[in-house]
Amino acid sequence: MKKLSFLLSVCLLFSLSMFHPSADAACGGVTVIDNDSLTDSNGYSGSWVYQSGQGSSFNSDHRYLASPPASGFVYYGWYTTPCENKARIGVYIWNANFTNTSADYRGFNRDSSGSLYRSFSGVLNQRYAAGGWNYIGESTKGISQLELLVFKEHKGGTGADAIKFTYQ
Ligand SMILES: [Ca+2]
Repeated sequence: MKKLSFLLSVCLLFSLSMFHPSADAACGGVTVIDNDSLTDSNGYSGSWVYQSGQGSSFNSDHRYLASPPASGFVYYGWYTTPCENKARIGVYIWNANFTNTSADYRGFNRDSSGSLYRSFSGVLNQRYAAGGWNYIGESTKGISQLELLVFKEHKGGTGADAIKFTYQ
């Protein structure tokens, strides 16, 4: 829980900067954002349970949604500084309980005026995904946010672990 407490402090600082976003001309390289990140930020709706001591997971932890919501959808999100560069997108998952065959990922970015726009959508079959990093596609424009949506029609458990933007 110490990790979560620290995360709240980081989120507060980060949320302040999110309200005054600016396109970073120098952005690039590789950005990895874990679940419950200490350096970037996350958000979610629904009953995503924090599970630590997971030997196969990135940083030995992940979030787990045991079943889809009764109505509508829930999400888990990863957020970093706005970047106008396109990126290849990878997600790390490695747990037998992750069985959602249509995990629905959507990517977004904020432009220099702070407006949010969508730049990616991709689906991963978590049941048959490789253990470790899975490449799920490339954004059409800049990207700095990824959200994993789970709809009531989905089946099985869903995992949220680390994600990676490899900027072009
Ligand atoms: Ca993790």
